[in-house]
Amino acid sequence: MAEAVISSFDFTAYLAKARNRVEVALDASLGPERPEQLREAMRYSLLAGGKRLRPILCLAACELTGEDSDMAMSAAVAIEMIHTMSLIHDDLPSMDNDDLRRGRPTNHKIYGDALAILAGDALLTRAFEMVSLRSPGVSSERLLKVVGELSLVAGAPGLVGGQVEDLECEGKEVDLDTLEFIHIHKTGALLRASVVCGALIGGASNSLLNALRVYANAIGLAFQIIDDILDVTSSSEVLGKTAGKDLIADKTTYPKLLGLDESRARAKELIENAKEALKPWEKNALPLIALADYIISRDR
Ligand code: GRG
Repeated sequence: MAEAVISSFDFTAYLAKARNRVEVALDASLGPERPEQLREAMRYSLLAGGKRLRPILCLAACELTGEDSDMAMSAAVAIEMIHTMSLIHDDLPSMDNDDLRRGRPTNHKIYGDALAILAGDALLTRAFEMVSLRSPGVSSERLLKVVGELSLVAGAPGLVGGQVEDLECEGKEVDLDTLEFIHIHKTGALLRASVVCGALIGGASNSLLNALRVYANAIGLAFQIIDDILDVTSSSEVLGKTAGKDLIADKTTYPKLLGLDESRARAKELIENAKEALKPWEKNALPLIALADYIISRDR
């Protein structure tokens, strides 16, 4: 029965529809920022495409609570804004120093370092505006929890901490524990928050929230392992960002520590764990289950 239900779920259509809803909401999310160069720089990166995985996870988690996922759209947009900010800053010469992102020149290549930093800052703060001031129909109590979750994720306990450790470790021998610390903070934290925020907005029960945290931690780490693998097995053309970057920057990665096969096996195991955590909700969790599979089968 469960297998029949899973196979009748049209994930391709689900993903296309969710992406389209997210694109429309992102397009509408930026106001008439002044001066014009700031508006352009913010829009340039926010509307540059991308898989939109984080906002879609947020909507799907809200859906699983039984609530209308439109309720979570502002939070979904906020999460994509935080993600986009982190990509703009990560690409700067003082960080990963990259010139290709989402298939086009990086933000600082077009607008210069100063405006790229400020566009990132403006997206980060706009994210908190989206949640706190532009989430109609969601109680202040739920929104406050989301603001708390996002503050933790964006700051030292999340993205910033992971990024600093990553920069510190460049060119050094790194063990698996440290590598996991970097991945969990730099990448996993925002993926986890995407799921958790959607669930908080939908008013998930504690048992569902706990299961979703297990799911989200597992997919977050699996996502970055696959990212490491794609960096060595794919091309810049397919990825829309510079392939082979980890080798050039002398970064420790899963493939470097464990080899490609074991890295793939570890990602697969994590995805199985993620899906297992949602077993009690299986019938309503098809989008999240399919998204977990997508994370390891993706080619970009
Ligand atoms: C200033 C608060 C603040 C934080 C910035 C720069 C930084 C701290 C953190 C870097 C975080 C980072 C860029 C992690 C990499 C995560 C990753 C694998 C991104 C690629 O995600 P995809 O594949 O990209 O989902 P698309 O383009 O599809 O959205």
